[in-house]
Amino acid sequence: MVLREEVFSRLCLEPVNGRGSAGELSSIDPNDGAELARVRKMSRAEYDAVVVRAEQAFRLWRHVPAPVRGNLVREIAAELRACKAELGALVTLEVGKILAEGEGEVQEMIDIADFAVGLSRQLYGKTMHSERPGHRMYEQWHPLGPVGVVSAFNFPVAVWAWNAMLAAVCGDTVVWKPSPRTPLTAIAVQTICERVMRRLGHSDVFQVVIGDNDVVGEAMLDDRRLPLLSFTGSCAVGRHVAQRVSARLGRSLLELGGNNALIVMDDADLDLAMRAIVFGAVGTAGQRCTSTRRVLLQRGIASEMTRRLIAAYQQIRIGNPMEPATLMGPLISPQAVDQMISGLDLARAQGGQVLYGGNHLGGNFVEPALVRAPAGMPLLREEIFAPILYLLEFDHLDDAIAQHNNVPQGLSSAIFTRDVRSAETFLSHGGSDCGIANVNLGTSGAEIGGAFGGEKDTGGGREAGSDSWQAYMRRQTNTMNWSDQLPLAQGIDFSF
Ligand code: UN1
Repeated sequence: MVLREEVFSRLCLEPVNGRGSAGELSSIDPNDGAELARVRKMSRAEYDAVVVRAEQAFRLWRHVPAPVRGNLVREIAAELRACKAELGALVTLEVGKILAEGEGEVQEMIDIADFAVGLSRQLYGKTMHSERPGHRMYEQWHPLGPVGVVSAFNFPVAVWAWNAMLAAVCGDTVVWKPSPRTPLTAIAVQTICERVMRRLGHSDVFQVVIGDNDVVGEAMLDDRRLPLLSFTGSCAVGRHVAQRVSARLGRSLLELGGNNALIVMDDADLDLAMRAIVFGAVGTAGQRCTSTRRVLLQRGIASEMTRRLIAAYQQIRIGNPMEPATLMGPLISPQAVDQMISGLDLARAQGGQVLYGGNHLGGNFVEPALVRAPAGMPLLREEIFAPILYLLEFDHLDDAIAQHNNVPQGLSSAIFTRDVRSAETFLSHGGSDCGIANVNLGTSGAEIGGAFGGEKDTGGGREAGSDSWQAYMRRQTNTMNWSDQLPLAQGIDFSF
């Protein structure tokens, strides 16, 4: 088992020492409630100083050729490879996800860094044919400015990396506000970034601001020096973020709540479906935005799948996430436990039947719950950030798709079927209304190569792969006249 002290010393972190104060926030181990460390919160003035440095650094960084900027990201990826086990263990300590998932998160950082390095030579613009003789049109992508990144507790480092690695090769500097629950992982990542920046002679490309949401967070929303704000969190807070940022005509990139469903058709490979559902619903203790929250079972396999799911849930090893055999660690906090328990009470009151689990096991530990839910149960429309899985039944695919889409959120979705017609119907414009739609794999665990994000109340943002990098740059359309005439577009004659 990995020792706290060892992880701390390898990542250059100081353990707890002395008494806390109102000006500090505590990092708490969700496994046993122990304080891991205390971190001083930034004042408004300190935040301002960080943004001034981010602006100054931007003025230099944007002139560094993009492939050279890629070199900084390459070096960060090398450092992450070297400390994958330690940083992964720190994610486990601070968030409570199991070691395999903590390391998986660091791997996700490495993957997006590798992607960004390649991208640094591929920030392509288009060329267009001008309607005027002797004219050429094209577009270029320029660096945007300092980018604000506000990340959530559940992916305390990977989501920063999706944003920061792309922003850096795009020529932007990054001001990162991590979740107040996960300051240590942020400090560890910043320590790595500082080492690399110093070595390569660049400063303040990456910075961290740690503080209260209502001081630092709110300041970022109104800060015109941050032309783009990337926010990951709940739909409710996301709505507030979008309004405030758009009031100053800034751009926001939103990754908000999910309420992801998985459809299992009668003809599905049930073994595959089972494994995908259990990982999707129980993995990360149901605290991913991509977690599977609803399973829609076609009538012919519904009772068999329900039976198999109950049997699988009985085998989930719940406990200390640092133990390699554990499959499900604690929830993040006592409040998260309360939300799960009261959510289950509400589900019962609305006609849901708890088929398995849902008991509080002490501390932040709970049993994952399976709930048979009547179609149209109001609670089905809400995201509860906990391992509650609703089971629903249907007769025809049309009905399943209607139920599937009948939620405010639109992040991730999946269907299990061997039938190409069912699969293509699900992926067609009349099918899943989500940003991510999968066939024969689960709703969570997306690769970084695709654009990640969702529709409706999920906020419409796209991060990570494909052409998501464009959000971090400004597009400029250029028309070059190399003739000796000045013809006007649209054929307008303005001779005088
Ligand atoms: C999140 O839960 O905020 O697709 C991100 C996944 C991970 C990312 C989840 N790659 O489940």
